[in-house]
Amino acid sequence: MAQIIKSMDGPLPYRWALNRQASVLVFTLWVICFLSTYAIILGTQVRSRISFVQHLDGKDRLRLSAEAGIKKAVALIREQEIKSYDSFNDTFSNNRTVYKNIRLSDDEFSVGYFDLNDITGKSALRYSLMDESGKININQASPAVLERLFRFFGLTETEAQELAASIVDWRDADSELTIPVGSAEDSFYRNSRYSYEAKDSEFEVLEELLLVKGMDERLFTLLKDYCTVYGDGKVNINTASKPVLVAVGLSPGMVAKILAFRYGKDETMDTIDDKVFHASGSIVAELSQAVDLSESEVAELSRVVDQFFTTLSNYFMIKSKATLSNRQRSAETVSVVDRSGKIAYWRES
Ligand SMILES: [Ca+2]
Ligand SMILES: [Ca+2]
Repeated sequence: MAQIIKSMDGPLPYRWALNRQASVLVFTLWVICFLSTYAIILGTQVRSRISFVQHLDGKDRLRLSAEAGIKKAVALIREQEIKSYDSFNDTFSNNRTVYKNIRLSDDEFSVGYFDLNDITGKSALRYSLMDESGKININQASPAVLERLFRFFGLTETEAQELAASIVDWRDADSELTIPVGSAEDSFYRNSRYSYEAKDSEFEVLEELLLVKGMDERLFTLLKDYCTVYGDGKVNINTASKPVLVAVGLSPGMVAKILAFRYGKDETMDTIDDKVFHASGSIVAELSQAVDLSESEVAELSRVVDQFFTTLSNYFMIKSKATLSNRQRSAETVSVVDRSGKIAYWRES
């Protein structure tokens, strides 16, 4: 240091040379500092980009795995020969072997849904397609059918009546209220938060229900597994759940007898003692052979059979869930297809 101080006291050209060297040193230090900082930022960005791309890869892979589940189900539906009845016993729709934890490289998919046992009240995962023909078609159902369904889920008589009327007014072509008070057409929806109009044509997807007066997320969640927009309005007696059997107008006693017939003595679905109705024309006879039916019960069942029941299914909902082997990420694809495998609905999440 003493030498430098001493040097600074030297001749002027020498001091300039020293100053220039010092400036170059400072500049070089700044450049190194800048480059180091830039390298750190660049490294962070690159790592972030790689992680993003890996995430996308994983997401795409999961999506494709879930799609494989849908394709598997569609292939089985197409292979199925048409017979006079469809039921939960059909191997194309209810099959652990082909729908449970099917391995694809690092991923696996399962096709199924949580099903409620209508006798025991217990819920279990069933590796099966959902039958849209076992649900109430909200495009076809009368106000009375809709009201009974809504009453089953706890709505008061007035609430059920108003919601049923609002659904009918949403789908009918005119702008007249079906009941004077409590229903809704254009004027109600125009004054709502998002200002829209009644559709005045059929529901195309079930989620449209959320636009109808009186419907909210909570109620929709309760109802969505019992309603459909697909099919001709006929209900498959082999796959209809308790709320649907109640909605078509059967008494609690008759509902219990039909469920007991289908579930068998063990009160469990998918077991050897399950029974099915083989054709709509033989429903009354087949139930009569299995349980005692009074004359009035035969009349009651005959009336509902003529109006609502079938033993065939035309649309199926496929819920396919793909999971990474480390179980950290999953993706679900839901699709509704007809018997030819034609896709009517598709949702990824
Ligand atoms: Ca209307
Ligand atoms: Ca059983």
